[in-house]
Formats: sequence, C-alpha cells, structure tokens
Amino acid sequence: MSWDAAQELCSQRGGDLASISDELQHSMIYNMTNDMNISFWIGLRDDVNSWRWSLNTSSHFVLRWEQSEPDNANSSEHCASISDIGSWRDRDCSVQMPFFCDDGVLVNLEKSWSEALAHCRTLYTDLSAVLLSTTNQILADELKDRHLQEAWIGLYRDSWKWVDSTTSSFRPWAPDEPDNKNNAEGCVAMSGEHWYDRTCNLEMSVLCQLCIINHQTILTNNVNAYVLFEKVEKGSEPPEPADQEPQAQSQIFLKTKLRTECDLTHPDSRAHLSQQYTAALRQRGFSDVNVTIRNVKKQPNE
Ligand SMILES: [Ca+2]
Ligand SMILES: [Ca+2]
Repeated sequence: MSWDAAQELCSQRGGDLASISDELQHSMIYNMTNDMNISFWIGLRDDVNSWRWSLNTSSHFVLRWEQSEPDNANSSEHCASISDIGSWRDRDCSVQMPFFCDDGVLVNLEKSWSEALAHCRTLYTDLSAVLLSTTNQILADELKDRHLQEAWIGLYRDSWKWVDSTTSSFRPWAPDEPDNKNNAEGCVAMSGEHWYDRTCNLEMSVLCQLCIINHQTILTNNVNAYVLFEKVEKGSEPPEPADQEPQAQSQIFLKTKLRTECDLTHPDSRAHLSQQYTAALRQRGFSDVNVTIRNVKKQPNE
C-alpha cells in the first residue's frame, strides 16, 4: 500500500497513520513488530513547503522564490537567502554568507545560517523576517549598494512533519538516513528499530494509530493504540464475499495480539477497539464478525 493509501486506510478507521514521538511509543511498536521482519509506513512525511520564520511570527507572507527554487538540492537546503535582485533561494545552512538581522540591519560577516541567527539574537532580536514586499526591496537594494550578491534571511525549512501535527524531535533514523535517494524519498517507514525515508508509492504494510478516544476522564495517560495492517501478498487475500446463494457457513477464528497505551480495562475503550477491528475485518470480506478482547494484561514499564 502506498503512503497515501495507507493514510486513507487509517483515517477510514477513525485514526491516522502512527505518530511516534518518544522512546516509549517507539519501543512499544518495536516490541510489537520486531519478530515480523517487515517495513511499514508511519505518519511522518517530508514537507518541502513547510517554511517558517525564525522570528516567531504568525504573519502570512508572500513567497518570493527564484524560479525553480526552493529545490532542496541534494536534500540539504533548509535555510533561505535573499539575492541582490530580491529573489529567494533555499541553501545549505552551513554555507557562510552575510545576513540581515531584523530591522534590515545588514551584517557583512560570513556566517552559517545558525551562526547568523545566534549573532542577531545576541545583538538585535532575530534574523530578518521579510513580511512585506517593501522590506524585500529594501534588503535587495542594500545588497546591491554593498556589492553583495546574497545574504541570509530568517526563513528556514522544517522538513519532517507528522500528519497529526505532533511536534517532537524524536527521530531514530537508521545510519545514513534520511538520504532522500534519487531525490524521491518523501515518506518514512519503520523497520526494526530504525526509520528510513522511502518513496511514497512503495507498497508496504501500514501502522495506524487508532483508539483515539475523547474520554479524558477515563483515560489518564496516552490514548494511542497502534494497529498494524500487514501487506497481503497476492494469492493470500481472503476470498471475495460470494454473491451466490449462501453456502455452508464456516467459522474462522482469528487471533491477534495488540499492544496499546489505551486503558482496555474500561468497557468504552474496549468497545471502540472492537468496532475498529470489526470494520477492518468486514472490509476484508468477513461477515458476522464477532470480536472478543480478552487477556488484557497490564505490562510493567518496559
Ligand atoms: Ca536551492
Ligand atoms: Ca532513504
């Protein structure tokens, strides 16, 4: 299943692709899947257009990118510069160049973007945010006057985003990942304990995050359950539901194991989970589904 299809599947079940924002969630999922030897999609995606100002501003701004920018060349361009004609480029943040602090103060020192940010924050307030086209023109003119071609502004790309807007910097990438191979890897899969950026249209299993129950009083801690929908190999799919007259009914027992941070000792969360399983099985052609949750065990902290 492609990443987009995976997200669709999860949202049909009232959930979303899984967000994994800390070590605890990560080890829970790892423990659930480490004997399965598969890769599966999680809800992290490269957001190439996710630009924000270092100065914490909610202002909207008109983007003034140069043609064919931002291009995130070599997947390493996360900071923005302004040129002497007033157009913007994304650039490798470690490139050294002059920069504008807020209020349009040009600092003619060659610094990396983060050094520039630190400099401006010490002596002024921040790197320059360019919210108005007049400001943009003033900065461009300033560069021209000083015979400089390019300078940092306070715009940077916050590239990896969780679909559910979780903010967390927890990212257990595999060594040398994310590498955005062939400039085509915009989605994240987990395999074993590591994450990999992969091409979004790869066919893969899916980790959904379900059991998002709005009963704050019931559930004291996290309310996330992760359910893995394994990629079904061709030929092993369950048969299509038959349109013909009913045949002798057969019963199939399926047993599955789920790890969750939901409090399954509460009947409401059990019911919610049962509904989600029932829907998943119906979609796969099973009728008269009867889901029983048993052997609820509280695990000591792992
Ligand atoms: Ca660029
Ligand atoms: Ca990769």
